[in-house]
Amino acid sequence: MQNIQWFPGHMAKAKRLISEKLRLADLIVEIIDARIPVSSRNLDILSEIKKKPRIIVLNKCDLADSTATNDWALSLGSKGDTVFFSDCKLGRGLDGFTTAVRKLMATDNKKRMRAVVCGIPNVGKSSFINKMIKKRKAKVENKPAVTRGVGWFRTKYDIDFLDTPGVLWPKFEDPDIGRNLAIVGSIRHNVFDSEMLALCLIEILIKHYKIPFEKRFNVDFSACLDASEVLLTIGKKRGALMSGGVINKKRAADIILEEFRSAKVGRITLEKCNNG
Ligand SMILES: Nc1nc2c(ncn2[C@@H]2O[C@H](COP(=O)(O)OP(=O)(O)OP(=O)(O)O)[C@@H](O)[C@H]2O)c(=O)[nH]1
Ligand SMILES: [Mg+2]
Repeated sequence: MQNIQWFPGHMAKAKRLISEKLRLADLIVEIIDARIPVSSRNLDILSEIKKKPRIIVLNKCDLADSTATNDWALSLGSKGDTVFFSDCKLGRGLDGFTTAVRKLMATDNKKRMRAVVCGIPNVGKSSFINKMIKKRKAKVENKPAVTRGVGWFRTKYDIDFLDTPGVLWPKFEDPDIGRNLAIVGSIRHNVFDSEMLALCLIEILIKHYKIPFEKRFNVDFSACLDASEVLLTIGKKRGALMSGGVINKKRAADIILEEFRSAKVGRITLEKCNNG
């Protein structure tokens, strides 16, 4: 597995910007991806983060396995963190957020608070803010690195939110982290080879989600020897062919990745909680 060094200029700038703003913050809202709660937690690289009260939002839970999300919420909560799980596309799961902030900060309604919203690229930080302010003011797109600068958003409650650009690890010591970030789409496509990603994803799906996976592609994968054969079977089934009838593995890989990312294969969590 390739060990990648991926810390483009805008990430270094983002880290600097966030570090500066953190000094002004009363609390941190850490948005993580419910499908990869381990790989999407990276904020402790910013030493300032550790000193602030924090609320963790397990986002995209509409795409994740609900049992696994509950396990994660319990596990994170048992370590003393305040945890929400949400679908920031539809705005589900955020009721009670402002009350939780006040409880965490032990304040009455008088003091205006500043919350910095942080997380990896494409995890839903701007979507979260739009739901909290009930307007579509923060720019949202389904690709990493949409938000480049920082900006404050005022709510009608006593909390202001700072939108920030996504930051990733400067280096993925653990290649599985880079791989999982790429599978969910938090790293640009061209950093990893999509065929390799699809083969890793197939292994996870066969191990933990065989029934919905087979159902989606209407294939019994029991006859397949390995992930490569599953990839070829899917390519054939979906007509991903090149001239001469050769299966286009890159196209087959892209189909699997897209159908996983949009939850067409089902609600899937790639990283399970040990307590679960
Ligand atoms: N299904 C689903 N999609 C979501 C959710 N939250 C955000 N999205 C989608 O994820 C994509 C990225 O959302 P953004 O809010 O732009 O993410 P971001 O963290 O601000 O991304 P950057 O600014 O690029 O770091 C968009 O297509 C959103 O519609 C969610 O809870 N569920
Ligand atoms: Mg954004």
